[in-house]
Amino acid sequence: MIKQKQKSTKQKFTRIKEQDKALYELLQDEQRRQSDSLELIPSENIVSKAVLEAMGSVLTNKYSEGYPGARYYGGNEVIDKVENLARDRLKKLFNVPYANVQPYSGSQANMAVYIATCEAGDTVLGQHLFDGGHLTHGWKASATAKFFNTIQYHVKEDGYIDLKEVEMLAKKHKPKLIWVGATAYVREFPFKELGEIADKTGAYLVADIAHIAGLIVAGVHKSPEKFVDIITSTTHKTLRGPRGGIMMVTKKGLKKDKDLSLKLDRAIMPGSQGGPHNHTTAAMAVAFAEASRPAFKKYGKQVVKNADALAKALIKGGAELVSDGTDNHLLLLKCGKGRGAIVETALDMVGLTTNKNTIPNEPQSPFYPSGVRMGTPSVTTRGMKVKEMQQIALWINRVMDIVKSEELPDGNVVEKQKYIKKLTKKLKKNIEIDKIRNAVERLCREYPAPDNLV
Ligand code: DSN
Repeated sequence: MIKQKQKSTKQKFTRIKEQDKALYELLQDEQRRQSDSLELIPSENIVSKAVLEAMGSVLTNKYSEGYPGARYYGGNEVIDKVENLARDRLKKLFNVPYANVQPYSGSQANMAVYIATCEAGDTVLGQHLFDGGHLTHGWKASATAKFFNTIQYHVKEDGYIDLKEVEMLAKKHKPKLIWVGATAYVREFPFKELGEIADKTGAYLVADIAHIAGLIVAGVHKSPEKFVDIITSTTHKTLRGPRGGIMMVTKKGLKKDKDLSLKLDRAIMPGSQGGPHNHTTAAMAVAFAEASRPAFKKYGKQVVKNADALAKALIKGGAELVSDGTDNHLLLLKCGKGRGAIVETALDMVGLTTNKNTIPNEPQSPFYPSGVRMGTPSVTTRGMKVKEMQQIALWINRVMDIVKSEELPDGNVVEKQKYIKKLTKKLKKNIEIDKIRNAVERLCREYPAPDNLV
């Protein structure tokens, strides 16, 4: 019998069980999937019961278009207080004079930044998608590239942002806006250096800290607050809150443009959104309070320590990583040309959930890329430490070895999908895959999602 390191939290869904068998079964399945596998996707985490409670509260019943004290609907006297509570806690966490907690998620927060600072057709500079940048930082398939003249900068061979290229592009194109932030960047962001480039060229500098917000709060990544004008983020990644988006203006940003906060407020409502999701706002307030406690700092430090341990153990076992390691919570495993989907599928089969991802100089497409992205926020929330990371690395290296001769066919998407299906069938019969799957489940039972995070 495996001894659990902490009490687990399982939702009962009593009323859904009575009223909606089909959905009840699905919720049970997902709950089982989450508890019996290890979530290594770096943008995912496990929220506290208090956050879940706020998400399921009666606040979802209320319309509140507008802002505290200035709404388009009556009956918002309590909602005003909830929103102010969330905003004040957020301002304190990041030491900023302005915060908006209404964006439905990160992409909406980023879109509001464009609306607030640019005219259609203006030039914007952001990190290239293949080099870890986000879609909304100007990637060609995003609406941002349709409405703005987006130019992309890259990382160097060693995986660090190419500051010389950023400066050259900023001087040449005079962008209105420069983005710093990414979805797959393993090094600390050079906020100070990019702040100097933005100042020299007259651009607004925006830090999209979606991935590293929790690390900043925990003091294990430097804060952009002194160097950028605007900060955007999601609240559900390392920050461990509900699924949502936030925007902040720094003292520097207000000095540059005293109306910046007003412009951002208007860019969300009426610019691009309707009523805020008040239940999410309440859950953000809960998460921000949790993030201000000493236990959160401990968690943040452990996230980075665990990622470093995972990276080192993977390399020791023969794996290749982008930039040969990590400074933060995420790592990028090089899988060979176009093999990300193969490795993701095989890891899924043993209960290690990751996601295929592009790598710098990606030779293939974002749908069949050459890397796999993984990270440690969720397993750290479960209480795992360096020893468990070393065990996980052994499993990953072994799975990589089992599928080392698998190659996707050159043909179209249908042929590639057929291949992945066949591979899944084949791996189901593989005794070693089965053994690793059982071992992963045993570790999961030892570290259930915790009952209480504080
Ligand atoms: N989907 C987010 C992530 O996984 O990093 C970015 O938007």
